[in-house]
Amino acid sequence: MIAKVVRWALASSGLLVGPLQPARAQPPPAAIHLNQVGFYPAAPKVAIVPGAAASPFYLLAPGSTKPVFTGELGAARYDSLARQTVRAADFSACRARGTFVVSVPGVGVSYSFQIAPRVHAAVARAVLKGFYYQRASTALPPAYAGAWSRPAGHPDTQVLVHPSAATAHRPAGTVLASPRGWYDAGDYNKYVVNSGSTLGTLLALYEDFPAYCAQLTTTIPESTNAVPDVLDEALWNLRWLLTMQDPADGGVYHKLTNASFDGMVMPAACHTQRYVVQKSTAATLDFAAVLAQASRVFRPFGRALPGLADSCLHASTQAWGWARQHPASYYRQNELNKQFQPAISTGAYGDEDVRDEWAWAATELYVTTKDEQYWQASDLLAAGPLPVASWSQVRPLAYYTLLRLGPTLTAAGRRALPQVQQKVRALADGLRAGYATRACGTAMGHAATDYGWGSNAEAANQGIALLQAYRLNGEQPYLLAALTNLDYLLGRNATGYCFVTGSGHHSPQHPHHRPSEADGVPAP
Ligand SMILES: [Ca+2]
Ligand SMILES: [Ca+2]
Repeated sequence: MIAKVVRWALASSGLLVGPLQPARAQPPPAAIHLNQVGFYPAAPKVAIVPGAAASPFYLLAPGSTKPVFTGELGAARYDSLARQTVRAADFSACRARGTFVVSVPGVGVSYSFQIAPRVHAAVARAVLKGFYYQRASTALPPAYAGAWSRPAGHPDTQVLVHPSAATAHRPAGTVLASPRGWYDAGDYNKYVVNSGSTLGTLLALYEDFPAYCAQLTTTIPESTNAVPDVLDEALWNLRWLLTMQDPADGGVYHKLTNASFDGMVMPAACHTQRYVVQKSTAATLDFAAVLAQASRVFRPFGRALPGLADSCLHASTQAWGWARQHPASYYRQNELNKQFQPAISTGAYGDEDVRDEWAWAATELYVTTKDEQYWQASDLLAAGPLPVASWSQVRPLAYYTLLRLGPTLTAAGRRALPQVQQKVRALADGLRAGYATRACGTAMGHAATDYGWGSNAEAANQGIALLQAYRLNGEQPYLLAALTNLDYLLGRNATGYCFVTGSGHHSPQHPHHRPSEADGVPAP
């Protein structure tokens, strides 16, 4: 099963643009919007019914007319962002286990869903398997990719140094090998900044939930080795990232890219020349952060991966050194195109506020090495509220690391922990404030700005912030608020779509994702 949370996993929103596909119709979703996968027996369970009048509702086994639960729709609420009036069907009190539908007389019947323990286990595994389908430079055989098997594309063994990245040591036109890595969400280029924060998030999953990751099999070529599959997948991208560093000075190229986007074709059909472009402060600091984290995570796997942890730490400290000497090397694609040819028109991922990238790099280096020079070099506890994490705002990743590894810190780090905890809690409090009275009852939608390009990343990163607050001392309201965003992603939203393809009953069929459009497989 292929799973792609639309724009969720790889690019935490961004400037990715490409040729627009013609709209193709698919039937509208069912009139009752709910998590199409299901609910834990003891968790809140809510469906949303747009446009409904006051009415009873029923929970039924599919095909049955005998209700296992009966309730009344809640008061009408106006959703000012979706511009529709909705009522909630709250069946949280139902603890029956099994497969059910919600029926509202005069409205219709929902998709079927389950109430069961571990009800999200399959979708979690599918989403993590989703990274495998994004692998560059390799064939995906049927044994692992099923109907979505494909030949290798983008070997990236003959990448050119773009004139914007030329040095005396590596003049323009120098040929480099930079294979592997994940494609960006929708296109075939490889961007260090969003790739770095994605990899950091995946490594954080491992650090927060090592027992879960240790038992998780995603059916990838590395599933029989001695390394957890989540880390094998991380390695696919990590080994690419290592090639993006210039060993002569430690700087990291901003991206590996075509001059312009490939068409909506399969990877093997792409033969356009690829380049590494200008080294940037943001990319170099993201690299320093995630390589320091990787050094820590892979240290216990020295027998399976000899030397890797040391290589990662060396690369990280070299990157840190370059950034110290180049603190304002911003990636400005329009400016770059006035000076150099060929012009680059792919996703820019420009970021001129690198205070958060400094904080993340300094934190990961400090936590891994315990060397307080990194701690002191960064304005870690910046004034102002902590924002939700995104590709361009990585400060939360630093804070989550400090909370996770607080007991291992030196005195300087431990002294900051109460303030870090307060900032994370304040972020989570802002996200959960009022969610229960919102039209769809989700944390997502607390502001209109939640719905930018790549808004499922926003929902997921809000969920992570709420879970981090929950992990501080187990206060359940944070966990329940996080679950509302899972419900949002799986169907309890204004559109009624389950945003994870391959899961639920009604999900997008034409995501902005080149293999999905070009592979000839009807399902994405
Ligand atoms: Ca494995
Ligand atoms: Ca930033």
